[in-house]
Amino acid sequence: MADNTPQVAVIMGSASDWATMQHACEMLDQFGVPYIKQVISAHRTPELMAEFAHNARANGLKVIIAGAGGAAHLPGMVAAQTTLPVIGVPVQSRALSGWDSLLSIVQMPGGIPVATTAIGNSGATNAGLLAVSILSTTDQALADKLQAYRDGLKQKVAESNAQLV
Ligand code: RP5
Repeated sequence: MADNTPQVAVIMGSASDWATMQHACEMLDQFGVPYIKQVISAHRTPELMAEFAHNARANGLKVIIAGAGGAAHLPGMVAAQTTLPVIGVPVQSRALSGWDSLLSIVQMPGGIPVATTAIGNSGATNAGLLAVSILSTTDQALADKLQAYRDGLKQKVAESNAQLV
C-alpha cells in the first residue's frame, strides 16, 4: 500500500480498551495498512464522536473499527453518523464479562449495520482482519497477503498434527 493516508480508524471508548484493541492494530501493522488510533467516548465526548463520524469518509477513511465495553454505544452511534463500514468489538467488561458489551453492540435495529465480532482479544484480531478483507476487495496486493496469511494458518495445523506422536 503505497499511499500513507489512513485507511482504517481504530477507535475505543476508553484507554482501558487499548489492551484489547491493540490486537486489531497488530493485524493492520502486519498487513501494512495505514491507520489511526484514538480514544473517542460515546458518553464522555459525544461531540467529538459526532465530528469524527461525520468527517470520516471525507478524511479518506474506508473502515472504522470501534471497540467499547459495558453500555457500549460507540460502534452503533458512529455507524448512525457515517455510511462507512463499522466493525464493533465488544470489550470484556469487569461486571458482566462482556455480555453487556456484546449485546449492546450486536443488537442494532435494521437499517444501521454494525459488523460485530467476538468478545475480547479474538474479536479485536478478527476486526483487524475483517478490515483488511474489506480493503482487499479493491487491492490485489492485500488480497494476496491475506491468502498467504490463511496459507500460514493451514501450515500451522499441518505442523501441529505432525507433533501428535
Ligand atoms: C466504556 O466503558 C469503555 O469502552 C470501557 O470499556 C468502559 C470502561 O471505561 P473506563 O471506566 O475504564 O474508562 O465506555
